[in-house]
Amino acid sequence: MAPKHTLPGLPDKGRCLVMGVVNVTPDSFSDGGAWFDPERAIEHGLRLVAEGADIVDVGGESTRPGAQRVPADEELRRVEPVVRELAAHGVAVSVDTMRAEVAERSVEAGAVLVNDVSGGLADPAMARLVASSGVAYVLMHWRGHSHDMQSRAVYTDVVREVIDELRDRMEAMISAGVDPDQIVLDPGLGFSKRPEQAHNWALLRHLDRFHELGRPVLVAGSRKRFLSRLLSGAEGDRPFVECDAATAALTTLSADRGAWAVRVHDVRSSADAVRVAAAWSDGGAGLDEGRFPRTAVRGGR
Ligand code: PMM
Repeated sequence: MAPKHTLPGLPDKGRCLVMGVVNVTPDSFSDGGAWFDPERAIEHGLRLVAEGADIVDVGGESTRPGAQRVPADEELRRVEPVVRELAAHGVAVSVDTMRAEVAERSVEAGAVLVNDVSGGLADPAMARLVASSGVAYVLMHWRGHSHDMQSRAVYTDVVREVIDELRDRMEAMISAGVDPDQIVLDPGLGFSKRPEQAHNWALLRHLDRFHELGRPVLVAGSRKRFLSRLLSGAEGDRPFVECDAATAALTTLSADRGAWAVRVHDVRSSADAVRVAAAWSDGGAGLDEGRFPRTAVRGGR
């Protein structure tokens, strides 16, 4: 069973948390740039909270396989106003960035979590920033930038190697002054993991082994290629936006296996799923402890 963890500045709901995604990018593979305009991104973030998101993850740089980097000033221009406005509304905001400068400005604007898909490898200044700011930090398994990351998906034992590489990165961050209590780990589904070699499914099947690292685990499989491949038919891979029922199934299983949080595009279905998983595992005891809001139910049985 996963140990309980409380992260600085983040809610503790006694269940798996739901992180809703707001990609302020013109080219995200999973939502096709729908929230590129800051006003629409803010509206979307608030809608995700109304649908049950506990955290909203704001990103300004696409990390889809093959993507090229955007300049730092452009990334900042995209994310800063969105982070600021959502934080002003009391939302627990995460910033999805590999750059210390973007992380720093976002924390100043109110972000309470830095979500770094490079695990501190893309920017040597990241560790110092995380240490000095004291914010929670998602350290994801990463082997290189998106333009050629799939060529690095070479493993003898994917679960063992991902765990070992995460441990190394965690130790490097701690040596640079980061408090272990700030750290969340993420196996990095889809990043240097090949859908045709079942790397992602092997990591999910052995999710419990990540608890040996002693830190909370984030699972981010929403609308990824390995799901669209699993659901493929005569027409080819299932379109990403039609993978939300599968994502909710992944959420239920991840929550049941002790994930601290899931990162998803369709929040409503995963918000329902984490509540089902929690009620299932405690036999509904959370209802009496007020873990779920009590609303009048009319006409039900
Ligand atoms: N995947 C994407 C972006 N950010 N952050 C974390 N921690 N883990 C992930 O697997 C992850 C991430 C992929 O991009 P998308 O938002 O367009 O799906």
